[in-house]
Amino acid sequence: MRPSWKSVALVSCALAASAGAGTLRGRVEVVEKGGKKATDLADAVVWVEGPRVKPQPSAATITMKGKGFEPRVAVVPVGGTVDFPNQDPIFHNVFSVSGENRFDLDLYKKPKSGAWTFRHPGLVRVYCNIHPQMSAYVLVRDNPYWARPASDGSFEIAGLPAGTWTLKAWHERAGEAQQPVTVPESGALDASLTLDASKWKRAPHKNKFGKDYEAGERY
Ligand SMILES: [Cu+2]
Repeated sequence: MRPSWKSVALVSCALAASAGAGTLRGRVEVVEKGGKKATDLADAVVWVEGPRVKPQPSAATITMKGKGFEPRVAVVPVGGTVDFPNQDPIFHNVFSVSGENRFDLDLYKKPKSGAWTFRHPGLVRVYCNIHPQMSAYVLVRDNPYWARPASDGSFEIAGLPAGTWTLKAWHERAGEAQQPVTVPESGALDASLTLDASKWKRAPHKNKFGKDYEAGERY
C-alpha cells in the first residue's frame, strides 16, 4: 500500500515532537530523623529515566586517600571508566559485588593504579576489601540526563526530549525517590523531590568473599 499524504503528515509531526527540548529545574531535599534537613545535598544524584538517547562518553576519578574514597559519589555513562588512584602509602583493594557491574581491582599502591569500565546502568556500591569504612557509589546511566545538585539542593537538567518520563533522585542515606514528569517541547518545568533518610542506619557490609571483615578495622 502506498502511504497516503495523511500518514506522511503524521510521521513528520511525531518527529517534530521528539525533537523538542525542555529544561527541568528543581530542588532535592533530604529529610533526616526528627524532620531535620540534611545539608550534604551535593552528594545526591538526580536523573531522568525513559529517553532513549545515547550519552556522550565521559570518565571519572575516585581517589583513595586517608583510607577513604574521594569523591564518594560519581556518575558515568554506560561504557564510562572510573580511575581509582591510590594516594595512600598502604595497599587498598577496590571491589564491588553489585550485580552485573561487579569487579575486583585487587591490591595495589603507588606507582600502580586501577580503573574499571562500567557496562550496565545501575547503582554500584564500591568498597575496599581491607578497610570496611571505605565506601563510594558509582551511578551508571544509559542516557545523558543527570545532574548533581548544588549544595542548596537545586538542580537543572537541560535538553530533555518532550514526553512523559520518570524523574529520580538518590541519596546514600535515603535510597531513591521518583515521580513522573511531562516535559514540554520547549520551556522549563519545575519539579522537586523529597528523599526520606529518617530510617537510615549505618549497616556493615561483607568483604569481596561475602564474609565479615576481620576485627581490627572498624567503622
Ligand atoms: Cu583500603
